Amino acid sequence: MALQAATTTSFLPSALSARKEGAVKDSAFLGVRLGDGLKLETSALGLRTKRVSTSSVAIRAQASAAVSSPTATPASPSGKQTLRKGTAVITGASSGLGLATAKALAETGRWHVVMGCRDFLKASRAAKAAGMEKGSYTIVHLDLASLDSVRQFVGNVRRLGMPVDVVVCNAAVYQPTAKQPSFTADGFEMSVGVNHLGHFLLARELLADLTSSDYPSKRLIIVGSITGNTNTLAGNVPPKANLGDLRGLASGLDGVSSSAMIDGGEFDGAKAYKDSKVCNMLTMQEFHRRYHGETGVTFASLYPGCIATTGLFREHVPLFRLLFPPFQKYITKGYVSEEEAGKRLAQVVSDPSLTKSGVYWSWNNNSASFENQLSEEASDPEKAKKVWELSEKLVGLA
Ligand code: NDP
Ligand code: PMR
Repeated sequence: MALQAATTTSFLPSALSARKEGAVKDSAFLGVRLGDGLKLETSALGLRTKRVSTSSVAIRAQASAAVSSPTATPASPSGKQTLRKGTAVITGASSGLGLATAKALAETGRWHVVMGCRDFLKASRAAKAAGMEKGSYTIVHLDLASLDSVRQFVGNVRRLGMPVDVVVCNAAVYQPTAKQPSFTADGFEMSVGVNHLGHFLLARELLADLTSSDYPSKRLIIVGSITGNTNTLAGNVPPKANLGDLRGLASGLDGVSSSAMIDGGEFDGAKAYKDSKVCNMLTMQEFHRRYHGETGVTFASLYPGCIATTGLFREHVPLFRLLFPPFQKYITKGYVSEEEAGKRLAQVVSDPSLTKSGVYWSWNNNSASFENQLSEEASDPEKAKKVWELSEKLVGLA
């Protein structure tokens, strides 16, 4: 039964890495030099809607009839115990990979999806258009470009009264054509602010909820990408990811007293995105080192394939948007459909064989998952620790 209730006080402003070992010759391709260490990526190659007294957030959620709390539901007539429905929180579930994953999970009947989205109406329409059943999802407002919104989201998720069994940090922005940086409500360069810092705070806060869940396989997933990994061809397309000595991050990425870029360099929107993905992959590993043993939570990242049709490329020039899908389909063979990518991420959420923690998953041409290797920078434990420590200061956790 869906009690659709929107008590709104106001709205927030709102590689494959099919590694062909030995197949890569030292060659130059579009200015990209392939050296010995490089691997060719061929990846084809309830509601309880509650009034939030606090403030400005729009809590709008649709009711969920479906979530119960005990891990095992009562024995069926056959005497078998079945696993209770899990609850997966997915950020940026209003389009692309997030929506496809939400749909794939909801369709199984074994998951309730909490969709953390900045545009309630868009998310609601998208879920309906995708054919997701009412009651299989709840939309909760989340704008990762505001730390206040992240905190309010965490409170609102808790008020739903559902367990939090899996969290997927999926939302992202990509601003390849921006000449100047733009900034989050807290003054951080937008790509790193949304893709990394907003998710960093969210994941840190929801770790307590994951830890207290009684679900047998609790997971925190942070979506990464091939383009942040310089041990791949795709990761060598300029501008390359490089966090440098983190001087920009240390100074707050505000573009005034410091550079808007993590490495302290000139603003470059495409690089900022790739840097943010390196932060995502480093954060997953640092979570694993710090908390896997203590909490039993599985931490994972992934490259789902090149989903060349999503909204991620909305700010790119029209010619790029026209040519990118056929380029990925027929030339790199790295293309995957949104549906296929959603199934892949859904596997990382729920597949009993993907419980290993600290792993960056990829899929081969036959859509079989495998543990992939990250680039030197994206697997550097020292850098991961520094990114963690600087990030916790920036989001007010230290
Ligand atoms: P989309 O643009 O389709 O989806 C991005 C989602 O993030 C949208 O739902 C968007 O919301 C949301 N979002 C953006 N900014 C914010 C914000 N400030 N607060 C809350 N939500 C926000 O792109 P994809 O599906 O392609 O991207 C999903 C993930 O997949 C990203 O992490 C990306 O890095 C990763 N990825 C994508 C690849 C690809 O080839 N497309 C390849 C590898 C990784 P809204 O709908 O309101 O705009
Ligand atoms: Mg790439 C196997 C080769 C491969 C793969 C899997 C990708 C994925 N790309 C590959 C190769 C190349 N790309 C080559 C050879 C070129 C030069 C022509 C190239 C170019 C290119 C551009 C300009 N590629 C891009 C862009 C983008 O703007 C995309 C990007 O970097 O977004 C950050 C992109 C991507 N290529 C990919 C993937 C998955 C992306 C986008 C998404 C992402 O990392 O999130």
